[in-house]
Amino acid sequence: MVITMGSKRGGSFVSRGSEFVVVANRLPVDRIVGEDGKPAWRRSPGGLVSAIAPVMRSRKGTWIGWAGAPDEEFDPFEEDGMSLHPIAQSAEEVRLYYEGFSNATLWPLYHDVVAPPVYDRAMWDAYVRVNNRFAEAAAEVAAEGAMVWVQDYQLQLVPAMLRKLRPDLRIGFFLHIPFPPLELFWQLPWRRQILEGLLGADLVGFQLPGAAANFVRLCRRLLDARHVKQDVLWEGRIVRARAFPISVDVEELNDLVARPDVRERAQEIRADLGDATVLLGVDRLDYTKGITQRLQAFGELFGDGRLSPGQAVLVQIATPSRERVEQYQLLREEIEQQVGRINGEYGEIGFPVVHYMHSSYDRAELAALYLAADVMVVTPLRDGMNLVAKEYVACRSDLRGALVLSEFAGAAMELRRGAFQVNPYDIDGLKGTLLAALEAGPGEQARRMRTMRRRVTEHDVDRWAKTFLSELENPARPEPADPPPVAVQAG
Ligand code: GDG
Repeated sequence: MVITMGSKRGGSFVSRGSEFVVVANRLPVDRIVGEDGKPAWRRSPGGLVSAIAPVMRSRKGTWIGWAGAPDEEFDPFEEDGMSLHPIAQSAEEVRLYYEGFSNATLWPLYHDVVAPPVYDRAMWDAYVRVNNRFAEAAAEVAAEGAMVWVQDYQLQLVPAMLRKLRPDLRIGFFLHIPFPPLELFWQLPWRRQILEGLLGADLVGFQLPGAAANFVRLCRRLLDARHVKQDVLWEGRIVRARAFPISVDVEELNDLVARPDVRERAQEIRADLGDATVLLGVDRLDYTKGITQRLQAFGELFGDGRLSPGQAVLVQIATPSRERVEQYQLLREEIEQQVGRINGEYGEIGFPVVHYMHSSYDRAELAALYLAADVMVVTPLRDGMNLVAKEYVACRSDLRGALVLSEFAGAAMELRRGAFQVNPYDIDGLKGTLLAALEAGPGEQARRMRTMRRRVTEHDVDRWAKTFLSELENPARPEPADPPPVAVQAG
């Protein structure tokens, strides 16, 4: 869908009085050049947008976010019943707030420090400044008593900043990535400010109950906050910490895999890969995703003679990501060398054992790949949820295929029984699990896939959004305190 850009500044489209406001680092649209050669907007694909869009339409919603273009300012504009409110960021702010504090400090810290976090005061200052800008915009557009839903680690200070400006609002926050245990979070020089920022919300949502528990424990230890189970008492309010495991747009994926062109494309991919069993990895090129461990295990299986060229191929899609952050550049070099080594050693002319693609594809091509894959390999070292695992399951209504899934992906909590679970740090274990998944017969595949599909189809992204918003709007009663222990009478 292509949308024409708003024409003049001055807020002709600014919606003052939205009953529902989403605040996210990015707007749900990308800036493109339209067919007429003029700049335009195209709605970005993704479950979050489709889950939230109906609520936005029914409640006069506004989405506040960055348009993705540094140093450029855009007017607010309307699309499909949603008001979009762009927030400007200078190139320097993108470097310090987005690439810096968000992705070189918080991202590695929250993912078990699998890479060393950078602690830099200028980055922190930019994080505060940009969070403030988002909070001010939300305060400006929200109607009296409106619901505001703040998304993710880039905006953890917004809840408290916004509450200060607009105490009348109901504020929810959802963290898409893991929330670390106290022992790691403690490293952060600005740990108190981040916690206090989150405590500005009425409801703080996490992917897993363990993350909510980490948060509550930190509030108690760092801020001396009282709590009753997962309800933290803070500045005379109750802040609820709860788990809401995110999911995928099952309907969208069902429609995609029913399309004849997508099914044909899946067959074409299979035919191109010969008779080999097809393993598939789809990840942003990120050091949390365990791509190097996956490649190592796969390569060693050929070295050991447990797999032979022609018997299995790995298709690895590595979507470009955060390309200006140094650790991502180093990772790309490492992965590309590894792929070169494996193919150099075990590939044959016209038949590499690893097909590595460093590019993005449209949703239809991804669905065709999911249909073509015998084994989906998802091996993150730490992941909030991992939607790729759930997308694969949602696409396999034929009950074929096997999912190899890291124990460190949030998705493992729900897909535990159907997936081939693995510790990606254990390369021998990973090799054994890859083989077990490759060897699973149709009966075993169907049994496992059925279990996983039941979970994913019943808990889709629509249910996720509705559950969060209804908890924010009509909080269930506070968690009752445990009854006092019954006194045991002596004698
Ligand atoms: C964060 C958390 C959490 C990938 N390549 C292409 C493409 N994708 C899509 C996938 C999937 C999404 O991107 C990736 O989602 P993940 O969940 O796997 O990972 P993150 O990007 O790290 O997401 C994560 C998530 O937030 C949601 O809360 O699950 O734990 O880290 O949907 O299909 N999409 C298209 N082309 C590609 O080449 N169109």
